[in-house]
Amino acid sequence: MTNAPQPEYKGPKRVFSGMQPTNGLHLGNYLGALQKFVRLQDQYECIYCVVDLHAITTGPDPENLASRCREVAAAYVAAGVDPKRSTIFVQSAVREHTELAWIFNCVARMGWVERMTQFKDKAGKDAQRSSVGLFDYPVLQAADILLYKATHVPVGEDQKQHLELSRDIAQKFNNDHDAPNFFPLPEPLIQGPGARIMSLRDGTKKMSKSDPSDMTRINLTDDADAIMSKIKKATTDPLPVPESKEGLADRAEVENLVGIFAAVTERSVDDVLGEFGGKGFGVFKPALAETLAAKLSPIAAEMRRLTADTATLDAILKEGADKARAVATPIMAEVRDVVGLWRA
Ligand code: AQP
Repeated sequence: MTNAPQPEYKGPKRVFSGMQPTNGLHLGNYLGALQKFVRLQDQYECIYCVVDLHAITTGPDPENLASRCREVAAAYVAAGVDPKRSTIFVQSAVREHTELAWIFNCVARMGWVERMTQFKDKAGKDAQRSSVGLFDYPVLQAADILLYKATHVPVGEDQKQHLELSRDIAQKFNNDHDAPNFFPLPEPLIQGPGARIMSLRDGTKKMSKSDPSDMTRINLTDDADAIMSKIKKATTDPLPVPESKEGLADRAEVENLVGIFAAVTERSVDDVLGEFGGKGFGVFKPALAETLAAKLSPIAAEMRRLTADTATLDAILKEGADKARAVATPIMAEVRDVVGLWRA
């Protein structure tokens, strides 16, 4: 990959991120990304997308796709993304995403994309039967970000490698076209206690929308009873909660639950272990479930209210798409010029 030094990018600081409207959002999506979306609004111009073009890489779902898009948009707003301050829109409403993705297909190298571990995980054993779109997913992701010349991208840890690819594509584009500062090299914003939330049943697998078992995740729309039942059935071991971080070694599921408690209450892991160390999971799990329910139930209620009011949501998404297009269109025109494409 290219490593030539990049001069300091002088353009505006701008945040971009997105989520797929595949299944309902879960606690990992919330702690890894959505909570950051909300906080970043105080510091940056923020653009948040519902990435429906990414969702179709794993199969068609024409009957449900629009309602799933609304559900993700409702989650953004319910969690605290303010549509007056930030731009919220659906990816396919801004056609320049696919146009830039094609140009980036001609920049990215096969070897770079072949190294992406998410494709290997999602394609499983039968990569030959996966869509080309699933393979190309991270190139479209680079286009999503760079279409807005975004400088910062809040994501969970699973997206780190894709963000590195976006930076490589930006740098190669700049080098190839002798345009040293054209695209910024986007910075991933990953750090924080919720960056990698694991399955409730297997502490070595990330919590995921596409896991066939609903018991592996806490959905943002789960009610208090569902949360209590899932947390009580979450895998642990017969030992009590440890008194220090060293005691979390080789106890991936316990580390995950303690990490979730710390992330949700915005406390340190040491602090949580200070309170619960030495106590059994019969004490810790109900406390965690109640904390989660208190955090998520107002979000779930607001999501229900918003998804029932499709007119308001659609108006937010239309206004968002207009705002996104106003940023993207001149950048795309510049890209076309830099590449030397035909001026229609
Ligand atoms: N387990 C997780 N812990 C922390 N962050 C996570 N994210 C996803 N899972 C975790 C972050 O959520 C954002 C949106 O993810 P996405 O919709 O693009 O889908 P994904 O990354 O492929 O993750 P999912 O939710 O598990 O979906 P499926 O099952 O469809 O793959 C991203 O910022 C991601 O890092």
